Amino acid sequence: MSPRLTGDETALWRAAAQVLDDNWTGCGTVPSPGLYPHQWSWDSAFISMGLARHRRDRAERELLSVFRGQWSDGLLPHIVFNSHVARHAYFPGPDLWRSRTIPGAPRDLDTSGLTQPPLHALAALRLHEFSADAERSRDFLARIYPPLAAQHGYLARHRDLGGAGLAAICHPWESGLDNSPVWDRPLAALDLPPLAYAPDRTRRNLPIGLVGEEHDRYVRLVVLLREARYHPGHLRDDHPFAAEDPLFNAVYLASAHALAEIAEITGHDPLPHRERAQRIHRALLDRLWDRESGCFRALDLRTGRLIPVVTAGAFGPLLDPDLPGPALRALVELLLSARFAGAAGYPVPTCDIQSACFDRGDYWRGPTWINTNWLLWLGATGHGLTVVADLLYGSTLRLVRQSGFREYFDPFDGTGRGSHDYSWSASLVLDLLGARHAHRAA
Ligand code: 2M8
Repeated sequence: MSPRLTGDETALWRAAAQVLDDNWTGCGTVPSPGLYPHQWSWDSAFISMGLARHRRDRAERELLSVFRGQWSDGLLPHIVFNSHVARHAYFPGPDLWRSRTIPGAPRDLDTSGLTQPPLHALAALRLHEFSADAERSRDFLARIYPPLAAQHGYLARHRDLGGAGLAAICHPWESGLDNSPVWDRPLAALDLPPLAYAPDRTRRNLPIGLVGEEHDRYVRLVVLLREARYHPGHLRDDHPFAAEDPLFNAVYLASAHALAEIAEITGHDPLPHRERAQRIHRALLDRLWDRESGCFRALDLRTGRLIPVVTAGAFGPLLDPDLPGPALRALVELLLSARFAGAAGYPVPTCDIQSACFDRGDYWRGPTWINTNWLLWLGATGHGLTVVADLLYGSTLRLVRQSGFREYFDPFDGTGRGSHDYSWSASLVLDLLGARHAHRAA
């Protein structure tokens, strides 16, 4: 357990570093000691940036360790399973995915067959920027560039289901915002056979908010993918869930820019990555910008319609350095309004407070999370929006000072919820503090 926090930054720093030390397994970091005992893809990207401020050697290992799970077509799976953990410690475990039966998946370890927001190039570049040893850091970038380029190549080749340059997700878990109300409609449209997939629905290790029939829908989508052997043709033509998500694609865009810089540093051609970033930028505006609500929304590719619920994902494109002024202003106005941070008293909640779907206590349906706010802080900082960035910075630190490194938080009173000692909550606090105080890794 982390020590009790005091109000001072040194104590906060030490407590956050302690969480990362405790959750380190020897080659990577678990998201939280009990609930999530394996390695998750975008968690590790977030975690590596905090580690870069604390244990530089581990930051690199963290990222490289996630890529152990990469498939030969470039898919970076969202979970790399730890073979030392009991097979049933987490559901859905390796037995649901059966990755080793898929040609091109690693033979020596189990993975999932889905991906998550591709934050890794952005993380790798940030590690480089904070490094005190430029030469060593360039070696690291040279080592990680090929798998990063393959990850982006996979998304461009197999996930551009809409044909305009955006990557489609094929499961809510790929968004990272698992049970966001955005996915309610596409999930409800799913044909569900009269059978429960989750083997033991009463087990405590099912994520909160994902129970009963709702959870069966998530598992059903995995079974469909598995039965189709995760084949790209199935994703394109048959799979019932396909959506273009603004947060996923904003992360993809920011990472494409980062990858272009990494290519330059390591002597590769940056142009393909720049061109890809330009296409994502255009497609975000052409396809996901909703003039009426003045924000970005997810596009359901199976119905061809924008999904009406407005969530924190709507602000993801703040990460786009070329976001046009009118869109930027509209996003900031919405973010500061009583529908989001304006009424919360804490950073941006995950769902529009005035929406009927908002639930202050339910996982990704309303609570405030550190990682989404960190992404918005990064975007606001990039646009020179000092007031917004400072608001996100201060209110995020206030959350962890008050409640510790919890998984998520009540947006009105800051009460901590979900697991304790949650790794990305700790690591992103290190990054925030580091950004202000230029701490160097030991
Ligand atoms: C949650 O997702 C997993 C499935 O991938 C779960 O619900 O069991 C999400 O919060 C996701 O964003 C996160 O990466 C993962 C591990 O922290 O947990």
